[in-house]
Amino acid sequence: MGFLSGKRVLITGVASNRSIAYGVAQAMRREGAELAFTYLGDKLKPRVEKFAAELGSDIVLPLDVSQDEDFDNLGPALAKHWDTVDAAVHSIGFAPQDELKGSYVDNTTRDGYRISHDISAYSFVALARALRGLMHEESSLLTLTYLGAERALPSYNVMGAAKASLEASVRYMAYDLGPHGIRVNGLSAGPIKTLAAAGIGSFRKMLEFNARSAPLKRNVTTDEVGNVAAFLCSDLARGMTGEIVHVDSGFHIVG
Ligand code: 0WD
Repeated sequence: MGFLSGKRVLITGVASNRSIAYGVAQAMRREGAELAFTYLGDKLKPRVEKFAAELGSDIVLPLDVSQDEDFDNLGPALAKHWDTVDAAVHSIGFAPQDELKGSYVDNTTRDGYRISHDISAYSFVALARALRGLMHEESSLLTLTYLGAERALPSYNVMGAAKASLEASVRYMAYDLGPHGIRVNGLSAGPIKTLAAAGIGSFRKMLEFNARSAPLKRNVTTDEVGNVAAFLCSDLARGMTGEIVHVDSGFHIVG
């Protein structure tokens, strides 16, 4: 029996089998969780349905986090299948590609700043609110973040500001929801080659640099991130909230 046995987990952000959310879903399924998924746009629906079926789920719901209406519909749609939700994983990030290269000062626009914060940070607190009625006193929320929130890293630019906002949001949400027994944490993953990452200028160089510099001398995999995500959403982590846990081969400790 796995350590998530009997738990119901909503997973957002599966775009391909390379997505971090896919690794998270696989690890959680292996540990016995029942899963539900969201997808962005009708084009991705069949693909997410296929991944869901492979992982024993037929709950696949639309969620474009730029649409308030989608958030309004999410809770009632999920409630048709489940009466409670034990955990939700927020694995969503976006910034216009032009902003993810060159100079932060020169390339950051008002629109780019707004969109990156809206899609990558605001969406987490909006997700919490959408699921509020289904969460109970041992539920938890998890988001995916990156070291660019804490340090200035080449090309990450406005996404760094958005991730810093997301991490602050983790703490405020943990503070607010803690009295209701709901835990909120962030997982700061090392660089992994996914669709979203492909948009970041000089990503390949970043992967090589991380592998060379990290104490473990390699990059992490979506399986490794998935395992820690599964732990954080399980009762094994019931004493942890408001935390940002790094899964990055130790890169963040190197000066
Ligand atoms: O190196 C990496 N890949 C790292 C990623 C290191 C550390 C953290 N992360 C974070 C990302 O910033 C993101 O928050 O992990 C999360 C997941 O990223 P990923 O697995 O690298 O990315 P990907 O497989 O591309 O999934 C991100 C998904 C989108 O995929 P597309 O292909 O459409 O960009 O975020 C979703 C979408 O599925 N997404 C949205 N979902 C709902 N509404 C929206 C939206 N408006 N926009 C993007």
